[in-house]
Amino acid sequence: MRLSRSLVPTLKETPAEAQIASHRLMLRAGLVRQTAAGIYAWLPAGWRVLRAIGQIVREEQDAAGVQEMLMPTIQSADLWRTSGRYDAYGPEMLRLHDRHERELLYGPTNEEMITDLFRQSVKSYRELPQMLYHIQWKFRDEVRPRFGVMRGREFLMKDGYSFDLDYEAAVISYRRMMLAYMRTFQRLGLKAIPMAADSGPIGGDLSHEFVILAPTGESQVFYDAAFEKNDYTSGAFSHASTDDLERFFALMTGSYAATEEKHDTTRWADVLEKREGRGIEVGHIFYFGTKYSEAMALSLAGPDGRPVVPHMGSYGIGISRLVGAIIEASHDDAGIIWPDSVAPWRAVILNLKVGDTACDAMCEDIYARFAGQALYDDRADRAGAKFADADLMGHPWQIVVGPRSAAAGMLELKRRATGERQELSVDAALALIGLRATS
Ligand code: 5CA
Repeated sequence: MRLSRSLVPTLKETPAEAQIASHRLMLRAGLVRQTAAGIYAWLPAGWRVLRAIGQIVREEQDAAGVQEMLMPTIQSADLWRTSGRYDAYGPEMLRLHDRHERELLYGPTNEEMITDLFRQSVKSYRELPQMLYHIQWKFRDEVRPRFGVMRGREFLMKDGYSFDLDYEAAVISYRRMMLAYMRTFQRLGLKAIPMAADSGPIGGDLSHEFVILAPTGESQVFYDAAFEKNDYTSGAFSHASTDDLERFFALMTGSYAATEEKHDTTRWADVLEKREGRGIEVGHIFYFGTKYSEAMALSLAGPDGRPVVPHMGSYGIGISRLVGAIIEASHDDAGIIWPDSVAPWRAVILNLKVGDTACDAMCEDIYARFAGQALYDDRADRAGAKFADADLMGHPWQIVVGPRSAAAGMLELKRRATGERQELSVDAALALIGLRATS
């Protein structure tokens, strides 16, 4: 994308309404704009980040054997009456009427809908186990939407659902999803820790929150430093092996980790390497047995011909919240520092003298070779303003092209995360960035 003709409205001033770093930086870097309280438009750069996160979530769900589908945002009130949650959900639910005065709602989550869809089509225990997910907008009329996309009213969630024959099988699905989550967060450049949690309005008796550390987190968290040492993507654990899943779950639950509500000072005293800080909840998983299947009369023909009621779980990741959470975990005074895996563009090309033949030619060449994966700052601005915007927007690599070095066929490459700079040829720079040479 050429910055001169892009809707990336960066701001020099700090917006007064933003209280935390990620909210300030998301507005200043031109990622989002609020269109109504707690509702945001995702501008091109922000949308690219949201898509990149969604894609990593999707790949890890697919790898764990979870089927992707798409359910609508608008649901019928009658569906929610079958589980008893229509009245129980309270004022957080956005309720609507259509022209025939039928009661509808904007979905805050999808347990009822998936149970109903499953009930219509699945008849036998032989079709179990199954896991399904979608990535869809949700609406919750939060009393206090705040911190930008971190607690919005409209937000993007990956929600997944599992159906199993009995408790033992459901626990395997739960562990499989936990492994998929740890891999996902690692690929997003985050250190996430699963913590035993209350299950709130979703219900159920086995539940974990996935918390990442950031000074502005909403709750105080306590954990064993052992969590920082694990590598979940190395192949040490396979989704396909129940033994691996058991070993993985033992590792996750064997070391101490708790939020304020569940903190146990006696057990904490025995932890050798203590870590404490503020945490942001980026995901939450629940096993709730037959709560919805029973209420909604989902029953299948069992192995001995008698009806069985499937055991279910649900699994959420706050995709839009993750954009804010990643920034909270990765920024400095100058701006965002995107992990390579979610950056809107892998690199920015800074043309320090637009109109200079050597600069323009070198920049155009690099831009073409990136085939859409680089942002080209071709604005006729001062070099200082371009440097400041590049740091603010947090591109992992800055390719700096000035008239003197361009004439000699060289550029300067800066790594945003370390500030390290080096003089390189175009080919050497692109090789370092990891771009496949296209010319
Ligand atoms: N049905 C279950 C799992 S699919 C569920 O809704 N769980 S949840 O309520 O915990 O939400 C899942 C995730 O969505 C949370 O961990 C959080 O990361 C994100 N989330 C929840 N509320 C908001 C909100 N108001 N703004 C942004 N993200 C949110």
